[in-house]
Amino acid sequence: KKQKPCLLWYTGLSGSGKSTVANAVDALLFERGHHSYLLDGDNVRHGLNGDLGFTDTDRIENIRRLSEVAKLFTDAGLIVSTAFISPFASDRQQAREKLPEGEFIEVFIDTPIEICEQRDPKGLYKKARAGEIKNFTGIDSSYDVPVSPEIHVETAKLSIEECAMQIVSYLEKNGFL
Ligand code: GGZ
Repeated sequence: KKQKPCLLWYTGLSGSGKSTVANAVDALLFERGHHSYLLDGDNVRHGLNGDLGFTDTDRIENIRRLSEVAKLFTDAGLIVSTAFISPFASDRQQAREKLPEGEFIEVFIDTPIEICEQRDPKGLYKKARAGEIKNFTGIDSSYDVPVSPEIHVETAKLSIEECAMQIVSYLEKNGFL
């Protein structure tokens, strides 16, 4: 099926819904016969980046490596998604500059921290508040809010399906699908 490769760069807090929305988008792409690949903590942080933790230096290296891998996959013709917090604007900018103009699509999964903390699917916010986890994004490690993301998704206002459709519609409108 005809497609133009691109990189959907999801960014947002822990518990914001990055992986959930990215998986829903990938499912829609698959249904439509497209070839896509999703990089996330599950397949990158245990393997390729298994040596990295959550200090600023390690996060920067995490993002650097996975942006190189994502670029290789777009070179192979795939619609690639990365679902990492990627808290620092400078790292997201560097990833953007690795790709041809227009192919890097920043998707801001904008979920208020209060809601992420209510969801707390892995109990990590609770641990961070208790001081059991250090350098936790939004608590004692910073998150640079994207200034002009290509796509702005508000998971607190829309269903997962609506969020996913918002992204697929962007891809259609911009000639990637
Ligand atoms: C933030 C942490 C931390 C700290 C473990 N800070 O909700 P999750 O569990 O599944 O997503 C979070 C994930 C963040 O990894 P990333 O590779 O996306 O981060 S970054 O882009 O900043 O490199 C969370 C878990 O790992 N986690 N410790 N201290 N999130």
